[in-house]
This record gives sequence, C-alpha cells and structure tokens, in this order.
Amino acid sequence: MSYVDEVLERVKTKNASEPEFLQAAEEVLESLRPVIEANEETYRKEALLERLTEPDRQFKFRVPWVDDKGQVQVNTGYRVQFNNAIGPYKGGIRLHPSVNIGIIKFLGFEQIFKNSLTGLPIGGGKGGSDFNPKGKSDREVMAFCQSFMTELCKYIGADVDVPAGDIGTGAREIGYMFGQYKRIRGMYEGVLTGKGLTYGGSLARTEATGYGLVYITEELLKDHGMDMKDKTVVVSGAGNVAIYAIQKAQQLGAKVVTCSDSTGWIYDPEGIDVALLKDVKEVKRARLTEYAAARKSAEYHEGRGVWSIKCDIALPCATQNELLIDDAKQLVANGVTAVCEGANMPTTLDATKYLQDNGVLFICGKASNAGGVATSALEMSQNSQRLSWTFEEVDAKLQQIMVNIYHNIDDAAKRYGMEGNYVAGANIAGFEKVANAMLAQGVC
Ligand code: NDP
Ligand code: 2IT
Repeated sequence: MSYVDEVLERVKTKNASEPEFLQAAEEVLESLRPVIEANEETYRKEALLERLTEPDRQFKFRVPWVDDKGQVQVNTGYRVQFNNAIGPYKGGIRLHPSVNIGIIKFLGFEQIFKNSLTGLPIGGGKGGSDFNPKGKSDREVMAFCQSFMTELCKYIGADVDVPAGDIGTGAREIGYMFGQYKRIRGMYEGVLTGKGLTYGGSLARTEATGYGLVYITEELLKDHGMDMKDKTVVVSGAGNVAIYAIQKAQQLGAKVVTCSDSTGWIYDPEGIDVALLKDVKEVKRARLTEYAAARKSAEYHEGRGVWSIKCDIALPCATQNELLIDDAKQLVANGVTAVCEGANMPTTLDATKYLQDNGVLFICGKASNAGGVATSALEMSQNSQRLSWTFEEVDAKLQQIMVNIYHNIDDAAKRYGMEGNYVAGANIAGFEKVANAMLAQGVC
C-alpha cells in the first residue's frame, strides 16, 4: 500500500467521528500524492504524515457564565494547537452552536497550510466554543468571553499561540477577551489579533479577508486575460468576510447581486448596498429581512439559494459545506467562470471536483481567504515593533501577499504537471515549507 493510502486509512480509523476533519485531511493528502511519491522512503521513515495529521496538543475546557436572569450557563471551550514548525500557533476562535472538536480540528489543520502560504512565520491552530452569541446581551457576551479567556490564557501568548476572530467572534468579543487576558496575566502583549485600533489592532485587518479574496480573484482573472469589471458576482454569507468581499468587488467594477445569512438570502439585481448591509449586520446585528425591508430592489427568500442566480464569479463566504454538488451543477449550467472560497471548506469534495472537471477556475479557501490571517501576522509585527502602519501600507502588503500566493500555487501545480489545479497547488506549496521545517527540526 502506498504511504499516502496507509496514513489516510489510519487517519480515518483514528478520527471516525470527525467528518469535517476527515474531509480536510483527505483533500490535502490526495493532493500531496505526487510530492510524497517522490520522497516516499524518507517521509515514511520520518512518519511525516502521521505527525502532520496529529495535533501537537488539544485543550477542552468548561466555560461557566451567568446569564441576565442570574442562571448559570455552561459551554465547552476548545483550542487545538496543530503545528508550530514555522511559527507560533495562529488561528481564529469560532463561537457557534455547531462547534465540536472535529470542526476545530478541521479548521486548525487547514490553518497549517494556509498560514504557510502567506509566506509569514505562523503555525496552525484554532479554537472555539459551542456558545451562541446570537440574541445575547453585551453583558452576557462579556461574561462568556471573560470565562473563556480565564481558562484559555494558560495556553496562549504572543510567542506561543495567538488567537483571532472567526464566525461569531468579531471586534467586540476580541476586546472582552483581550481585557481579561491582560487582567489575569498582568501583561500587555499582542496575544490576540483583530484588536480595536486604540489598543494594538491593525488598520485593514477588518477588511483583510474579504479584500484579499477579491485581490486573488482579480489576479486569477488577469492571468486568464480577464478582470472583475462588469462581472456579475454572487456571494454567500453576510458577515465579516462577505461584507468586505462585496465592497472590494464593487470597487473593482463588479456587480454583486446576492448575500445570505443562516435563515435566508437576498437577491438584489441593482447590486448590494454595502452601507445598508453593514448597518443591518454590523450595527443592528439583525436579520437580512431588514435589508429587504429597507431596499426596494431587493428580494428576500427563506432558506438557501444564492447559487441558483446566474453569475460569472461565485464567492462562498459563509461556512463549511455550503456549496454542494447540485449547486456546482447549477453554477456550471449558468456559465460560471470562477469560484473562489472566502469561507473555510465551503465546497464539498464532489462539488469541487465537478467544478474543476468542467473547466471552472477554482481556488480553495486556504489560499483565497489567507489575507485575513496574513494581516493578523502583520498586526503581530506591528505589536512587536510597537508601531502602527497606515491603512495604505497594510493594504499594499496584503495585495502583494495575495498576488504572491496566486503565483506560488500556480507554479506548484505546474511543477507537478497539474496546471490549473489550484487546490493541488495550494496544498503542495503550503506543505513544502512546513515539511522542510519539520524534517530540519528532528523528531518532535
Ligand atoms: P461571521 O460570523 O462574521 O459571518 C458568518 C456569516 O455566515 C453570517 O452571515 C452567518 O449568518 C452566515 N451563515 C450562514 N449559515 C451559517 C452556518 N451554518 N454557520 C455559521 N454561519 C452561517 O463570520 P466570518 O465572516 O468571519 O466567517 C465566514 C467564513 O470565513 C468562515 O468559514 C470562517 O472560518 C472563514 N474565514 C474567516 C476569516 C476572518 O478573518 N474572519 C478569515 C478566513 C476565513 P448569520 O448572520 O445568520 O449568523
Ligand atoms: O480562518 C482564518 O484564517 C481566520 N479565521 C483568521 C485567523 C487569524 O488568526 O486571523
């Protein structure tokens, strides 16, 4: 049996109850086949893939907090420190009722390769909790965040592990967590990224994931003789990534006609009004029905459906496994040119294959959403230097990083005879640097 097959089988047996982690591991290991085959003996002897698919360590802890009625609530907190071969563990904190250890492991595993692709010195990690911030008062969110950090602070640090935002964790939550870290550890350091601008945050971090997604999409199109101008774009999600992807796409002359949240979606043929969307989602924290109520041109539909709208470019920016095989078929039938992932693993494996087999330009999240964590690493640099760079400086660095990622994944795919397969290119390019560092550092 080949080494890849052997490890895949072992990973499936060991993690049978973690479907999302298995999905992520399968995608990566399948892509790595040609690289592993070229060095099979060394990698097998060094147990490189066994080490890569087993987290360095994982923490699971109780998070008790008191709600506004005086009732004690209990959630579960997680932090998975997956791999620090090339830098301190780095990755967000997800607050959503669906969170479990398998979800956090899949996200932490993806983060290893994504962070490597940024070209910056950051390892892979992820954390979260099954806490649901929806409908909670600010005081309840603060009580949860303080309790979560009371335990998490034992395991993190500016040179150890640096968490950030993800689904359900934005500037408000990072602020409460930072305050509690400072209070317990008595230390002012850049232990979290995505901080507010008055206490160590970086300009352009809020925009970075969505902007970065559009920068890499533009580079992909440019390489194929096209650009964003006058393209029709469909976006899913209406959170941090979606909002700034819509904004940048519109700045580059595209028309974005959809967005969605966990209950429904908007079709707005005149183009999404970003100021209104920000007011509904960032300020009022309300449903998309409020967007439709305030805008004549918009239709609101219950459930899911953004992939049914005819478009040139599709940007899934909500969550994992939200673009399924039937959606891929519909996008292809409607003549889609490119699909670039803003979310982590939004496209299922069979849908990805269908898009690729039908000539759609497809970039996977670990490459196309890397602008967020890359800018987090720029925030870490600024904190270490005790300096703040201008918006333009950070944005220019972000843009260059996304252009570099595109060419690195394109080159890696070409080197292994898989031109145009940006999934393989991303996994290979991300892996090479980490594997090299792991081998150089001996058995650890
Ligand atoms: P937000 O919490 O800001 O937004 C998530 C959006 O997706 C919301 O509009 C949410 O709806 C919607 N959504 C729809 N279905 C679901 C579901 N089943 N579970 C969760 N959300 C759902 O998160 P982000 O925009 O930060 O993250 C979106 C995706 O991008 C995630 O996959 C995340 O891991 C990834 N990502 C985020 C980065 C960042 O910097 N923030 C960086 C790289 C990747 P509703 O409004 O109803 O909650
Ligand atoms: O998935 C991701 O890359 C993020 N949620 C951002 C992580 C970070 O450390 O900025």
